[in-house]
Amino acid sequence: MSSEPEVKRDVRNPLLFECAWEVANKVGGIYTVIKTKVPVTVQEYGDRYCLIGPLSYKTAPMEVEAQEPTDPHLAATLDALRSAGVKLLYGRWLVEGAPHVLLFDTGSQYSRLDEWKGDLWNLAGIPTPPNDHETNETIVFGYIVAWFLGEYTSRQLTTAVIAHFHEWQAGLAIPLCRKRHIDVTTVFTTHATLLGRYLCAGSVDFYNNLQYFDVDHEAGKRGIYHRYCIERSSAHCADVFTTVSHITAYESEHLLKRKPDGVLPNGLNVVKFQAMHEFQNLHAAAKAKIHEFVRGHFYGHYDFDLENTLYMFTAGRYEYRNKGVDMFIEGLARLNYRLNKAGSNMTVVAFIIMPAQTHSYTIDALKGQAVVKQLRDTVTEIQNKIGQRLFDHAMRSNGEHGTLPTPADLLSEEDKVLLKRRIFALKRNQLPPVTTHNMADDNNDPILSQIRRVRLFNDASDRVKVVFHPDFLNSNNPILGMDYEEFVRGCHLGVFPSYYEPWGYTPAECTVMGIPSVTTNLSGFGCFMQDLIERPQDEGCYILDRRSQSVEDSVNQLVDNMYSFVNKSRRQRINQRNRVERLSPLLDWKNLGIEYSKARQLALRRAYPDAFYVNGEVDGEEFDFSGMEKVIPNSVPASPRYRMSGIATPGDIGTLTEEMQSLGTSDYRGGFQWPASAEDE
Ligand code: U2F
Ligand code: UDP
Ligand code: G6P
Repeated sequence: MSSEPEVKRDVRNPLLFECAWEVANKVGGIYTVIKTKVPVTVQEYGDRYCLIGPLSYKTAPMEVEAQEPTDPHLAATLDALRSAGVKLLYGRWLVEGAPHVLLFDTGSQYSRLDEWKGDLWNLAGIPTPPNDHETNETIVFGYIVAWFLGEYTSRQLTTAVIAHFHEWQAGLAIPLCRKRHIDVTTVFTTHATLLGRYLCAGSVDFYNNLQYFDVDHEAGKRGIYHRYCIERSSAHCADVFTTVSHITAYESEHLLKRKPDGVLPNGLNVVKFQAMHEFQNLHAAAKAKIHEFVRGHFYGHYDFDLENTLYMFTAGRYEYRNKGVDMFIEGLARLNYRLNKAGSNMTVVAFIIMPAQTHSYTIDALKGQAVVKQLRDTVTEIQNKIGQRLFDHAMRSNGEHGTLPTPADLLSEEDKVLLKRRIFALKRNQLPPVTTHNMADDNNDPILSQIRRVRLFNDASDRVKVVFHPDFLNSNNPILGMDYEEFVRGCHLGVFPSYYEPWGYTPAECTVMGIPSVTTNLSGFGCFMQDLIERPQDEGCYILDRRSQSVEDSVNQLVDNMYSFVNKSRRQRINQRNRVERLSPLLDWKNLGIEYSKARQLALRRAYPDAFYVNGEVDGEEFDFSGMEKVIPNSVPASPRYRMSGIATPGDIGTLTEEMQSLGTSDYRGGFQWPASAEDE
């Protein structure tokens, strides 16, 4: 970053600090990015890699094992910070790869908040209101991180340092590093833009107006001008600016006013099973658990055949419009109508898993599971007694040999009474409830309101039933006691018709588990798959067009997809799951991690251009990634058909180059020409 470093740092074995608010601290999707990427980063950097995050005393003890640093400069730096009152935790993050991690307690420096706010205003002209807790955290954290980097690079003078920051909450150190000429090179990755999220959640025609928004005015109107300034200055001050998808790159160009240098698609840590059918077995086992829940939830109205029942679901943070829940529910209503009209014998149970304010489970939901359990216990008890009687009859000689019992010998009157009592307990006057919880604001909840509007009330005649579970899943839950991953495996189709989705981990997670999914060409993941696969829908990766057609047409496309899915035979579904699972290498960090490597190399080249000149020529060696694993192994069968034959990595569509800056807007991928900005023209 410093334009004229006085010392020559070694750029060949740089140190890497990766900084995010979600390091060892799960909030949303960024935690998944950081955590799943650790193994490939550790493979590349080993002990030269350290993550930086906030210290939460609630979660840290479970996530981190404390250690003392072996690097003497780091040890001295931490001592200096500690003696100035900064509380911190250094150690190993207990995730696969066990990287070094450094967590700062922002609370230990809140006394300096006002001083730093003043400094931020003088330095960067960024104003900060008094009571925005999230911004206060951002400021204190950013100042501590910049302080740390400054102290460290003044002690350690031999090796180049790359500092990679994710999202605005971790980005404030970037403008500080630049203003203070701290000798590090910086990368900023944004996983969404603040304005994009806010604008889309309202009712604007976002994508067609991107280049026309008066960004300062819009941010001001929403009370996030100061946050927006932090985000924008992080993007502008970084040596290299990246984002997670082309669609967010396009958005960033217009809302943050800097065109990203490239795209770093989000990967996953893909676990391959030894046997090809292993994930199919997991599906069957997990589905059996969902069956169990469904029997309880629909007790008294359980008149459909579980062998002919399909489970669809959507899940994520509760962003009603952004996540396309509006479209999902509308689509379900139309699917219900079509299945009814066609006299289908299939039943669809659609789950919506989105945390909202609740007052715990409803009595009814708990009772449903209880009555099923009682019935099962009673049946087991009677079954044992019948076994005993059968055994006795067979054993006890009538003089010559044992006898076969009659049915009356086996089932006593007492058993029948017991059983009848349980059967009567299953009677129910109301329909099975749509939601499992008491909602804090039942009347105004957008999901419930929409379900009421389309009248999906779990009637006997409905072929589509709905279960809204307004909380994340957990294996300790009393009614749907499964972890999210297990639940996904047990389902048949994930439906994510997002309107605003920079990446969208949920459909990607479905893919690596071999579960087909529906997504849109407004989601980073959807565009990514569309770019790579010739006919994604044939591979169980349905991509709705939400860009170039009306909402009405998009809903119909969704319904067509769901309807044709419901009409598949079991064999076709099994086959489709196999095809979906075969796409997982596309999403594996082992293949996508290389994009991060490229971004870091670019950052080094920009900060230390001289180090890359050998005898007046650019030394291309640093950019040679040919040793990295190729995405499409030769052993993969001919199908699926990939769009880009011979490409090195899926991330090649990221085209991270310095030249990208000079290209027009139309170089974004996604099978669609975005409107160019006025300046471009
Ligand atoms: C993007 O998702 P993120 O996980 O980065 O984004 P959010 O979790 O939506 O974070 C936005 C804000 O919402 C807050 C959180 C952030 O300030 O602290 N928040 C909250 O207040 N309460 C919650 O329960 C959860 C969040 C992106 F949208 C995805 O498409 C990508 O897949 C993901 C990874 O790249 O980044
Ligand atoms: N998720 C979870 N439990 C649930 C539902 C979802 O842990 O019950 C996780 C899911 O596995 C995914 C994340 O929440 O990793 C959502 O990430 P996504 O990228 O879809 O959206 P974001 O919240 O980042 O916008
Ligand atoms: C997996 C199992 C099979 C099972 C099938 C059910 O493939 O290995 O034994 O029959 O799942 O598929 P379905 O789509 O009906 O849940």
